[in-house]
Amino acid sequence: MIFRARQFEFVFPRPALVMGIVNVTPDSFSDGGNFFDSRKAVQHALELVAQGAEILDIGGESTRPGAKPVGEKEELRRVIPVIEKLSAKIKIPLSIDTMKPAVAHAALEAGASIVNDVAAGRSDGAMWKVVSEFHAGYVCMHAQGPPQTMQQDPSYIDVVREVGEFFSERLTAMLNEAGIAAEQVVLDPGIGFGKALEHNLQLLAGLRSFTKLQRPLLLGVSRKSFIEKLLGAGLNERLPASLACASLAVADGVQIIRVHDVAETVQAVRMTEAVLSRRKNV
Ligand code: 7PJ
Repeated sequence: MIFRARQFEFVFPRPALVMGIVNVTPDSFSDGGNFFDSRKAVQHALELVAQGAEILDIGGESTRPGAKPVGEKEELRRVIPVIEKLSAKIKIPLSIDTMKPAVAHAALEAGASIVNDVAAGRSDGAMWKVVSEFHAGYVCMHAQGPPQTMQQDPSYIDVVREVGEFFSERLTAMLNEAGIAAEQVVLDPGIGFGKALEHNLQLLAGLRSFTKLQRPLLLGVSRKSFIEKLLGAGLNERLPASLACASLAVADGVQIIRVHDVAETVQAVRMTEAVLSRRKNV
């Protein structure tokens, strides 16, 4: 199985990739100032690379439940300087976390290689054209509803089956409507995106079923609020549960783990893989 993202090519099976999260959203403790924010984001990104991140995911709009949308100009102002600086400094793929085609386009021009689209092409029909034009990698994530309202009343009959059907439908539509090859696509069940605690747990338990689609799987669980719902852990207390999920996910065939805590996740994942490689009859 191959994943192609512009000049990059990953051949699986291979050790799981840790994708480091780089948020470029205003820091309430700083007095703002774009230069300050972008310099801080670049510095943080370089630290994540030193910790073993093999992909960086750069985002300027929070998609946390209930978060306010950010205008296109503001999103561009946040992320483009960071991508320009990073692409000059490091040779790993940069992913742009956006639902806006214009932001994806500018990010790819600035040196990004992957579009991480939590709307999976449903926010704006032009998104897939941009991905196709640049031969970019594409993270196709499942969500039920837009970020503003998705956590109001998430509802499924069988969440694992429905997410699997969504992936199949999107893969076919991308190919037919935009000429995006399956080799450009990574699939992500979108933990926390229009899912109640029970749905998130069922998806984590059902990850293995998505491997039959023959595409790399990406998982984002890092510090998410479903951990608090299950275990009562506050925002800064969720690393152990995040690592448990990462380890289980790798054992079930997930190849890309999107996290804030890169060094810790790399350690957990490498240990998991070392043991898995010695299992007999699996
Ligand atoms: C995800 C994401 C995820 C992908 C966010 C947070 C919320 N992109 N962007 N998958 N989550 N592909 O990190 O808590 O799970 S933002």
